[in-house]
Amino acid sequence: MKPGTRKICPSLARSAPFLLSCIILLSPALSWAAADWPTTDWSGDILYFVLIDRYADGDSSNNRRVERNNPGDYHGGDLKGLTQHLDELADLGITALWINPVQKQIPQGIYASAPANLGIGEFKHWGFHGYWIDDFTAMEPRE
Ligand SMILES: [Ca+2]
Repeated sequence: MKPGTRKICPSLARSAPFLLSCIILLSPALSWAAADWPTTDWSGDILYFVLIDRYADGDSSNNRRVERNNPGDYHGGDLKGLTQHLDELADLGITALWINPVQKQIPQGIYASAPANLGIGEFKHWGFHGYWIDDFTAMEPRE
């Protein structure tokens, strides 16, 4: 953890709204926005990064165009699936989560190619990772 990094949530929570409030500012350039936030020492925490779409599918009703055979497509994981497993994560000793962005993603996929030795060939890559944000004010409906 870089000096000056701030933790907003004090510990692993048990609800989705609290989970969403767990923001980690890893960029010192962004820390100006948190000037009044309490600084917490992360050195004793066990941080676990979760790519929500790949973690656990807790709500099949939000599985729009899920294609688990495509490495670049959505696989159906969501915040409900993550919250259903919080006790297991806590049992592993994890005390803080870092989740991918949950804002609405661009609606189109982009073609990508895998290395030839993987035998996958060309596939369509979508914003399942959360980093192709289309609207910073809206939540991705798949989450
Ligand atoms: Ca789902």
